[in-house]
Amino acid sequence: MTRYQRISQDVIRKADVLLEVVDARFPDETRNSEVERDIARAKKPFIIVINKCDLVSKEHLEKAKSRLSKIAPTVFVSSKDRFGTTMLRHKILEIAHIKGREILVGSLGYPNTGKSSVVNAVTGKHSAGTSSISGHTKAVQHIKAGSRIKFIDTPGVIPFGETDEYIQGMLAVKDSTHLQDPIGVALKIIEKLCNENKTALESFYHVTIEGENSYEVLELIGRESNFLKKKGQIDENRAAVKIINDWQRGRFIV
Ligand SMILES: Nc1nc2c(ncn2[C@@H]2O[C@H](COP(=O)(O)OP(=O)(O)OP(=O)(O)O)[C@@H](O)[C@H]2O)c(=O)[nH]1
Ligand SMILES: [Mg+2]
Repeated sequence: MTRYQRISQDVIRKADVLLEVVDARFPDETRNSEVERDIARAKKPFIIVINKCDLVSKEHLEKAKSRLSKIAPTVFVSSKDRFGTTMLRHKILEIAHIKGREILVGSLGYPNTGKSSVVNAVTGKHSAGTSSISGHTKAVQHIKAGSRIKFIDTPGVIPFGETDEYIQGMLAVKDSTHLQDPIGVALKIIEKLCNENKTALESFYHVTIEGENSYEVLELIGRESNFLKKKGQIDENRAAVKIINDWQRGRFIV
């Protein structure tokens, strides 16, 4: 068991309510089946928080909600815009069934989904440190949110054996400087955006995509960004790193 998994199990044991924070851009991929299994075993109430909902369209959100609400109560949140925080607070009070004492709420999930940001958005303070680089929260931190709720912010947990670098890059578990194959990761991001919101990609990079494959799109973006090597060839690596950074920093709506 890794240190993070131990921390997560400990939080599940202590908390009255658990939040599983997922990234609205890929709610299914950022669900953690191990964490959900541990929560179910402990018979604790839990809420799926679909965070970063400012980065996805309404249709995308509604589809995610109809799938995920079969598993647990689901709340949309944009920590950035402080949207959905009152709803989340109500939901916590409603499912906790605890009167007369403080409710302990554990915030769990993949690295970089916004666990700390959700806690800050609900409390209205910047008590929990946040960063676009994943792995920012290193240890458990208790944060009071009014007289009834206390949050436990945790470091991100990824399932044991989750080694696919493409997933790690897409989910911002690893930033561009730690990826062995940034071009491969950028191609996956391009593929996802071409399928889900090609216009966002086109307008952000000022390119027109008409049936090109992902590699050709990467080249188009490299050329348009003027990322050229000595002999005028396109510097695909530089283009890939830019795309990964833009994606991880939430510059596209999907
Ligand atoms: N656009 C957008 N960005 C968000 C939102 N919530 C968090 N972020 C950004 O996502 C990044 C990660 O946020 P954190 O709150 O540090 O995420 P975390 O899950 O606590 O990350 P670790 O502690 O590293 O596991 C930061 O750059 C945040 O600004 C949101 O609702 N919308
Ligand atoms: Mg954090």
